[in-house]
Amino acid sequence: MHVSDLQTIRYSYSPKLPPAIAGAVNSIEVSKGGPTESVADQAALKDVFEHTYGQPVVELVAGSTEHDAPKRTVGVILSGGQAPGGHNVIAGLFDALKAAHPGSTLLGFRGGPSGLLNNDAIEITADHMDRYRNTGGFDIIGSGRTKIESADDFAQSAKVCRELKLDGLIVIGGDDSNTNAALLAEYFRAEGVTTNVIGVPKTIDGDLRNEHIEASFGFDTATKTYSELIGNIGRDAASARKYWHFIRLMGRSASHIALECALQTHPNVCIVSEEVEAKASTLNDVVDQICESVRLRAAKGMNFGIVLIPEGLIEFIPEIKKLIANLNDLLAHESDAFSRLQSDAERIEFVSGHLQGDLADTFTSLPESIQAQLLDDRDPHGNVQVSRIETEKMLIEMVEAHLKQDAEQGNYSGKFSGLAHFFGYEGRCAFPSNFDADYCYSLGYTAFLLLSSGLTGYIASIRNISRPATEWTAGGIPLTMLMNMEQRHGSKKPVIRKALVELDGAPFREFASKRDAWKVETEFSSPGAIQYFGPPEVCDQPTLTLKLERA
Ligand code: FBP
Repeated sequence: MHVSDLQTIRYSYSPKLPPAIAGAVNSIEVSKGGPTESVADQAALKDVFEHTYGQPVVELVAGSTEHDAPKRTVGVILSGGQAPGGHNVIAGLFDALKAAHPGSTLLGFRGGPSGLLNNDAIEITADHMDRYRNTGGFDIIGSGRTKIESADDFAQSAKVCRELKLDGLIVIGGDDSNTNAALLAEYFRAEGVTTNVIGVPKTIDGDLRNEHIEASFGFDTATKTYSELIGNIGRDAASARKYWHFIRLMGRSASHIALECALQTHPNVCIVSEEVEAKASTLNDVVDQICESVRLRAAKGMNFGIVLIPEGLIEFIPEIKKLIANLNDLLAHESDAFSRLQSDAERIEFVSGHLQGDLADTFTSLPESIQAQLLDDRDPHGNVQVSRIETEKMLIEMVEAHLKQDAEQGNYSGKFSGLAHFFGYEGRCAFPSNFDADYCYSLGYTAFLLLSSGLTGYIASIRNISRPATEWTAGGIPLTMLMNMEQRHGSKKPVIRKALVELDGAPFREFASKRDAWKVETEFSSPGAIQYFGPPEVCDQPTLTLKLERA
């Protein structure tokens, strides 16, 4: 790829590390806490993870004596959707591995977990690594969504790790990929494979977090990129005064991205899926909520506005959530018959014929385009691919119809012209912000230190990240601690529990305290482009979500 001027200058950025691990790499020690439990379903998970359940939380501390480290071979996989900073995770891993022993080797599995199954790896050399430092994207080795699932997959993974004599395998991924990492760690322990498996929390969605994982990487840069675009659209809307912009934002089930962007940009309406679910709101309630803002603003002569919609909204509307759960089971159980159907019309007819009562009514009440999108292939983890469901277009149509009725009843005399946008891919490969550049590098460095300390079945954790990097700490969280059992592909499976927006959490409460004013007035805020050079107030700030949560 062509190297831009910014990229050339970013190559020389030196990411910051938590002080405890910034010293001599071979003197770092591990401080261990007590045994841990999973977030739920402890008994079932103890059975699945016989060898790795309940390990302690660990913190990395600077030791006083340096010891000799062996030459190691470590493999790395980028898994799932792109998130800014992935290259810096690999850079941190590479630098720690080489600092511990310059003769060590880093192998990158190409194209995600399938690279491991196919033993498709390349050696990442110093020159190769240098071309990717502080850049966005996952193109250094590519990513993929293959799930390591069957007994054959596990046996093949073990075979490849043995053949390559891997001391460690780093899985950079979201909740599903880190679930895979936990299962691999358990399998390797059970089978006597000496490869330690460590996960790294990646996803722009921000839903892989808890008390110990304060943020997944990429959320910071992605939300700043979307907020820049939304801010620009807000300025355009306030200048032209003729469009309502409906902007759907990536994030899968969780509304963290939409909420952070709302806090940054002050839209007239931001739907939060978790609130929709808690209030058991119907699709019509959501439409009413938007129409209220349109009417109030029209009465003040403002026939323009901004609506933010989280991409997972449709899954949280109770009647549609129930429908999706039934569709998932139906498609899993009838997969052979379903896969033989050729057209959307045939698939819709097949499904309508198999659904009963209310479920059939809900399905048939949806526009045909949405019906077809709900029947699109699931991802390899059994999730509906919500990024393909064009809720923003559906909502524009429904708002239009609702306002027409309002106008007929004399309750509305404004003009409504809706424009649909979807922001997702635009933010996933941006140059990582300084925060993500530092955070990712620290995560990669930590991942190496965890595996070289003999740990397996852990996820790297950098803490205190709402503070400057000089106050960060580094450690590891046992993956089983983050897990529960969930229905997937028609049966109960161990998975890392997704963190959704908490309605009693500080970010949502802040939004809720402001939204009544934003609904009527034009208080759009334009945060502008990510700044890489300049004063820390504009270059090194974490997200508002993180600041509010950790205040
Ligand atoms: P991950 O969970 O793998 O990080 O994916 C994030 C995401 O960007 C979601 O926000 C989005 O729904 C999905 O990936 C889109 O998937 P794909 O890249 O396969 O189109």
